[in-house]
Amino acid sequence: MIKQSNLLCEVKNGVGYIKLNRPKALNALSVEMIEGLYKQLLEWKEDENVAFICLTGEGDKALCAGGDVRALYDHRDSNVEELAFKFFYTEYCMNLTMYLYPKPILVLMHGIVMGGGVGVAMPATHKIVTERTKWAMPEMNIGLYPDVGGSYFLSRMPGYFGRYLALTSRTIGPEDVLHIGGADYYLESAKWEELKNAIEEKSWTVTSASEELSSLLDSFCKKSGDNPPIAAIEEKINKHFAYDTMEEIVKSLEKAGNEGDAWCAETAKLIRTKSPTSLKVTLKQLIEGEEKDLIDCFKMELDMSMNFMKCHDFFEGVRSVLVDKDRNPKWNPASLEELSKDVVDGFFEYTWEEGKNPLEGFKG
Ligand code: QUE
Repeated sequence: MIKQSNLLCEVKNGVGYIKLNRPKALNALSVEMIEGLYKQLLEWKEDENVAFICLTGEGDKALCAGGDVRALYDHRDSNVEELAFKFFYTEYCMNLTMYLYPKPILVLMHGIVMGGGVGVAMPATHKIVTERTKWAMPEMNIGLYPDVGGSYFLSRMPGYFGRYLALTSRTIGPEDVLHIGGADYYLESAKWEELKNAIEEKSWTVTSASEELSSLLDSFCKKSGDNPPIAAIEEKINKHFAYDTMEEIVKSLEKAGNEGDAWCAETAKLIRTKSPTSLKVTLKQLIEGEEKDLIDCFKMELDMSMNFMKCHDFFEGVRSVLVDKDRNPKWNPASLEELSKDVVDGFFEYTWEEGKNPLEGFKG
């Protein structure tokens, strides 16, 4: 059993409980937490006394607000690539292990579920949102791109929801998360205690856990939300975000905005505040991700993440959001028009010392 203060693990009646326990940082994942989570998942994979995993976050504010990008910022002038490799490689191994896990994973997506938090929620087989769920892939705000499997799950969402959520970094609530396929169940958080007790009182076995968990959740939860706000803008999203260049997407939104569509005008304006580099790299990432399998998506992301560690906009973005908090980043280049295709393509090529991507041949 993994023992560390920021990750609480225990087995009870056939259930492996993992609680992210760093509430002061909204349970953002440190390298240490990622390593612990990865090791615990591997240990319980083969353990006959664990029928399924139950993942939650300490406190009522967040399941998990992301990865510890602040630590990468603090290492910007020393060996950031060494830390970045350890961080991203271990995180993606952990994410992939969850996707390929032979046992059910239940996740309670209460409060903030963003970036790296979405990364640990998305692969779960039984995903529960509550009235307090705040979901986002917010990486455009910090000059990064939507990693932790975003290439895979964003590019597979209905229509162009994935592109919309990635490129605007907008936050959505529980009904919308259900609508885009980011969760399976809705539960009022006041009823979690009762559900948890029901889980704890049962004796779970490896062979029947999946079915029995589904029927228990069916008896406690709703499976869709009433009136997801995102459904009302679905047609607009699928019209304007269908283009394969950022310039076309923004121009299409601006044109509709000039013709009187306030939502389009606002959305175009919002996108214009994001890092041009992040926007163009992300659009290419989501187009490429459509055609790649799960492991190839994570391999591409590992290359991309290492390249972002050499990118001005990432450090400037973290500075503006998490360090100085002025929310006034100076992107370089400052406009979409100044950014060439060659520079964008360069983010997808990384030269590994060993000659091949370390996720090559990943088996879980
Ligand atoms: C965009 C992001 C992140 C973010 C804010 C953004 C992100 C992230 C954090 C975060 C939050 C709280 C913490 C922490 C990090 O905030 O990825 O260490 O305590 O991890 O606008 O992508």
